[in-house]
Amino acid sequence: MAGDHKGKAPPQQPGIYALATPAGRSAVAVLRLSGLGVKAAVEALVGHLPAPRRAVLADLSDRPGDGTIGEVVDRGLCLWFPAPHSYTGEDVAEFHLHGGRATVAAMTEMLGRRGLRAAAPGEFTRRAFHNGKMDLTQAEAIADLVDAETSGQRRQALRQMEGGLGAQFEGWRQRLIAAMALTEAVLDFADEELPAGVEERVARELLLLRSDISSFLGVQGRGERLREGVRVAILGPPNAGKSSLLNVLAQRDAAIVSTVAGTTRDVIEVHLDLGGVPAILADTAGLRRAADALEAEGVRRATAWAGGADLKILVGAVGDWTALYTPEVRSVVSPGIIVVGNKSDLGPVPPVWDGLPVLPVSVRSGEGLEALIERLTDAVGRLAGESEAPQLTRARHREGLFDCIGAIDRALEGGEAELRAEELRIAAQALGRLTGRIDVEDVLDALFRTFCIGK
Ligand SMILES: Nc1nc2c(ncn2[C@@H]2O[C@H](COP(=O)(O)OP(=O)(O)O)[C@@H](O)[C@H]2O)c(=O)[nH]1
Ligand SMILES: [Mg+2]
Repeated sequence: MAGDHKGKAPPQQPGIYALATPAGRSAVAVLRLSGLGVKAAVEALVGHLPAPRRAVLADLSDRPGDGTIGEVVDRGLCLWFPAPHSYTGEDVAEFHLHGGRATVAAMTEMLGRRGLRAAAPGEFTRRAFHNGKMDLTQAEAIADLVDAETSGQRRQALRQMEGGLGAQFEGWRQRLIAAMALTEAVLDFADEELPAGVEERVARELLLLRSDISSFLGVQGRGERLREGVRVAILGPPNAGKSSLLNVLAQRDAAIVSTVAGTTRDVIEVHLDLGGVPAILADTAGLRRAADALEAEGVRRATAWAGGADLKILVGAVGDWTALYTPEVRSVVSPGIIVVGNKSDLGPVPPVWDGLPVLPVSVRSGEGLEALIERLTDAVGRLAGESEAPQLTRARHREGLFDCIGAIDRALEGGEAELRAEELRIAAQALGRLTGRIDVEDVLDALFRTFCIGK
């Protein structure tokens, strides 16, 4: 359990090693070691134990302990991080080798002979978590940082790694535990004189806590969108230029463009970086009354994707403006939709459609594209913009908070003090699972499986 060993050196687990750099040929390969046998391996390979946290350059060769010295495998750097002042909290060492396959293979073979084994994905971070080096939200942030593709994602992961989100959850949990203690006091001292108004005080505090958590949930969704990407649907009648628009925005030919109406059947997704925010842009089948079953399926998929989208772009085209006035098109319109009048090279674009301003664009000439990208970046930023305050970044966090609120509500409904105390315990557990303070093995398995080996 996290935090069990804070202060004293934790017992070390069997030694593991892994490349911290990608496998294959490279200038430098970093081999990371943790756990039992690491100290002996460093002494054997370097010839002595280096000063902690200082890089030493050494001829690396095995010294089996019988006085002999094996062949030099590489001349590389070694860093020694004795427990508990290391990433995992165990004895850790790093070898910076020349990044050849044979070099790395010779090193790992030597380590294998010394009883170390290859690490499983996320095993280093898992040990760090178990040794109280970080809470679960911070471990999640490390996974997110490794996966971050845009600047916004990177900064959000970095902030979460600093522990703000975990501290927020833990603060609420402490308040719940205090309320639980008071409720239990009512139980224990039922026959005696209790200070007046204890139950009222607990109820007041619970209402306050409930409103803090729900207002936190209310402004959320942004952090998750920033982590996972804002979903943007390109919608409109056939032949309006939806696929062409996706292609220019993606700067590649992801979707087939054709004068034949109904060419796009499946939803095609491309990933974009809009001002640091990741966006998943989807091209969809043209919305009209379908001519056949295949097209009908395309329209169904388009409408379904639109239903789950965070943002919609409706594309109409000069010369075929009436195609926008169909029940199929109207059914996908919702507040915040961006209306684009494409093919402005062919003629004037109507300034409004259904009371909404129309952005004139020509995918062919490039007119209006910059303004559209600006509009999109702005809208996406409002949906998933960064914030200095801690943010929920995973569905797991949101679900945990809902569980917590549900239990608080049940406690507030009144009834036996015993039952109320039990609900508060459930509420506190829901928060404890978020930071990893209690039984989280299943959460751990799911999280660390997504790590790369060597992290
Ligand atoms: N004149 C003109 N033609 C365009 C423009 N954008 C797309 N097209 C053409 O319109 C046709 C339909 O385009 P496509 O992207 O397949 O439309 P979709 O059915 O909405 O996906 C193709 O022949 C495109 O070359 C534009 O801005 N101006
Ligand atoms: Mg198309």
